[in-house]
Amino acid sequence: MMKIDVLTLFPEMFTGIFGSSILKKAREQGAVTYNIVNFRDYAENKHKTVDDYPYGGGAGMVLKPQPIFDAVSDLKEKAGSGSPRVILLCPQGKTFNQKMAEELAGEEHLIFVCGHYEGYDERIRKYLITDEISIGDYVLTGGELAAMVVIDSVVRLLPGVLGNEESHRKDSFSTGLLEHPHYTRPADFRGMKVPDVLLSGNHRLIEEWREKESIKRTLERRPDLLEKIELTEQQKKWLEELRKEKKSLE
Ligand code: 4GN
Repeated sequence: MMKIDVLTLFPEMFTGIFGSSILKKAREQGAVTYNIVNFRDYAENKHKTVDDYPYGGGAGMVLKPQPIFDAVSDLKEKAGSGSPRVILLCPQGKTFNQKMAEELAGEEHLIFVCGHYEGYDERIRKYLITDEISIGDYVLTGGELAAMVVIDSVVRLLPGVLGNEESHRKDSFSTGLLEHPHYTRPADFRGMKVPDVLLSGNHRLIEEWREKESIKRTLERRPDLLEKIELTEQQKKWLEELRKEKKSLE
């Protein structure tokens, strides 16, 4: 069972997401435990302060090392012998992707550190954190939303959580291609029709259509992804056809 600890000054931000949907089911199934810790509880001074003015001056506040070091120590002690990944969410981190989610899904114990204010004391990064992760090139008011994104993407990969193991093998970013279009009933919704091939019952043709649509969509929207993956000979042929079609329309 994976253990997830989250250090935050705003624990209530996590109650909704850990209490809903797949993340809740994952816990009920015994695939994961969530432990939300307010690191203000570890502040030693009587005003329970977790931040302070920056050395050298300047605007904003900096998160002090002591409460975060002590909270992480405590969580490591409670967990016993293992060596958890201690993850800091920050814009300077490595940009998160599906491969990193898969790698984290193989760990026993993850500790997420979510900061607010202007920054973290550098000694937190240097001596406590094992991984700095960014969910993209934008700034948030705190690390909490970024931690939720990472946790969601990791937990859904844990064995048994999605139920349908096939659904993540076929995910975009696992195949390296974007997903094909999906349709459900009715076959004709106010004149907008489902492609005939999907109603044909011919599974070979349907698979072929889906694979072509994946390639088409990836070529249109994320051509960069096509550079990164190994295509089958058949896929290369389709890609050539699609590129020619595209050219002839220009
Ligand atoms: C993470 C944290 C963006 C990300 C954050 C991100 C909070 N913003 N792109 N903001 O993953 C300095 C100290 C900014 C807290 C941190």
